[in-house]
Amino acid sequence: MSLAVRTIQRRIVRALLVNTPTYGSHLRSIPLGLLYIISSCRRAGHDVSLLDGGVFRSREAFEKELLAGDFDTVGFSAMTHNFGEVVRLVSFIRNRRPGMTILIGGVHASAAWEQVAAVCPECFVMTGEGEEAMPLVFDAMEGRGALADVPGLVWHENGVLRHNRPRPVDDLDALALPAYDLVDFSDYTIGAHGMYFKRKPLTTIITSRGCPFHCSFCAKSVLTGDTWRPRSPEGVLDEIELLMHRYGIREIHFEDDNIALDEDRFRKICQGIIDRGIDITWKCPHGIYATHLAQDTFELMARSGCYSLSFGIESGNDQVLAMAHKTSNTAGLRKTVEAARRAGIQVIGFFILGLEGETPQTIRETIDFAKSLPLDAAQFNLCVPFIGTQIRETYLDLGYISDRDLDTYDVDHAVVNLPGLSTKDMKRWRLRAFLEFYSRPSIFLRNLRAVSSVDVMKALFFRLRNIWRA
Ligand code: B12
Ligand code: SF4
Repeated sequence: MSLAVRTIQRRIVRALLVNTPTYGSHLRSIPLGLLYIISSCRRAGHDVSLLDGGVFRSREAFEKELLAGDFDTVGFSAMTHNFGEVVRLVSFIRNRRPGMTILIGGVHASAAWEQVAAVCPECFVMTGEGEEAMPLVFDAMEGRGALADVPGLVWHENGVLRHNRPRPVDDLDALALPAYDLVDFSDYTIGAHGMYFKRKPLTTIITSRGCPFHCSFCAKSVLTGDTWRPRSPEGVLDEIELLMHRYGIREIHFEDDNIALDEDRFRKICQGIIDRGIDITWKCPHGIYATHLAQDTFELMARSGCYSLSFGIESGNDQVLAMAHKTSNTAGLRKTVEAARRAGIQVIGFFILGLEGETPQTIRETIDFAKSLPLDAAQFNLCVPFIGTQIRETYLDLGYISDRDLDTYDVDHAVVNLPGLSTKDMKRWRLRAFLEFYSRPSIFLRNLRAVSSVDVMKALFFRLRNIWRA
């Protein structure tokens, strides 16, 4: 057989990457991880399509779309709370397209690969970041490489489960920018984590990955890891300009684990936005570690378009903060919130109820602390012991985890039973925290004024309903 004929006969993978839906969720943002993978695959010569389940509201509509294309490979991105949906979709596809190759990746696959491989034994499971690995998987499927050389891959071979060590992307600047051409930014009508926004169209970006800290409840170690990997300020600024000029983006939501760890780099990004005359508004709705930032850094941020920051405050009790291995204490957090407010930036406080050492008294202190700070808004989430977190190990040892049904790991359900604080108590405290915080007329009106569209109003309604029903 001639080489030409052999080339024609070689299998060309036709792949679809799927952001797994959470049909009832009010939260939605572009699936950045999948867009990064797709652009890496394109660079390596593989044409990969995208289906964002996040924009679907009904299972029927989503399943119809899933089967519509002519694909032989499908990859799902799974978080913990929607892994159950991935399992349902795998069996749905198996019944209708028996020959389909199925891959499962994302944060849950990274955290719980053995369990994922046990539940879906005929699937490939991918741990870690997918940009370098996915093109290699497709190469191997096309006969140009070996599965054994794909970092992070988990698969069954002759009945034996094999796992290659994942390899984090070393140089984020070397990655191709996400395949933004595959998303319609008008589908993403609310801010990702915080719902509120000032200007549309808006999108999320990531300027660094990883974080060197070890907060007991944080799941970053299983994916982005303990080594902080920054992108260069120039690369970030070029990406923002591209988003502005090619896609008309007017607002950016930074979703890094720890965007401001290196204050100098962070200031260069802010200064660059000003120097290049980039007209955007921006915020950090996922949280920003900021207790080390100087007052004039907050002022520079404000001048460059920052209007809102979310701080992971977590608790109003210093002992609870220390037990959670937070690097901050209540006095430092108060100073930081005040510094940001002085610079004219809105501040949202994130609190977690149910950390180690929590008692009714410490929750009371947390609510009082939240109310005593000059915050514009607050979120009181229930502690979720995600796989890969240190608090999960502690709570499993102590027998505190009441609910192991992972579908409920969405921070709205109470899954932890502490001494003197049952799951029922926890839900009551959370409702009380919200009511006490938001029933103050000035805060209520401030938040009402921030409702900038019908979609935000709907999202707010879903959020309140979830809190009420939890
Ligand atoms: C942006 C974000 C969101 C966005 C968008 C999520 C998305 N689908 O992209 C929104 C706002 C919707 C969101 C919502 C929630 N989120 Co969120 N979110 C994030 C955040 C801050 C960044 C995600 C991101 O863009 N990362 C950057 C990209 C490059 O990485 P990536 O998406 O993980 O993708 C890489 C790998 O995972 C892998 N990969 C991913 N998918 C696939 C698929 C295949 C086939 C393969 C091979 C590889 C692969 O390759 C990608 C590229 O390297 C992370 C924190 C973090 N650092 O990851 C939390 C995080 C993912 N979220 C989390 C949680 C808990 C939630 C909520 C449940 C919380 C809540 N109730 O408010 C909700 C879920 C609601 C819903 N609708 O699903 C947790 C997940 C923990 C867990 N074990 O599940 C995280 C890790 C935060 C944390 N530290 O605890 N989130
Ligand atoms: S919660 Fe934030 S500061 Fe703490 S380890 Fe996670 S990313 Fe780092």
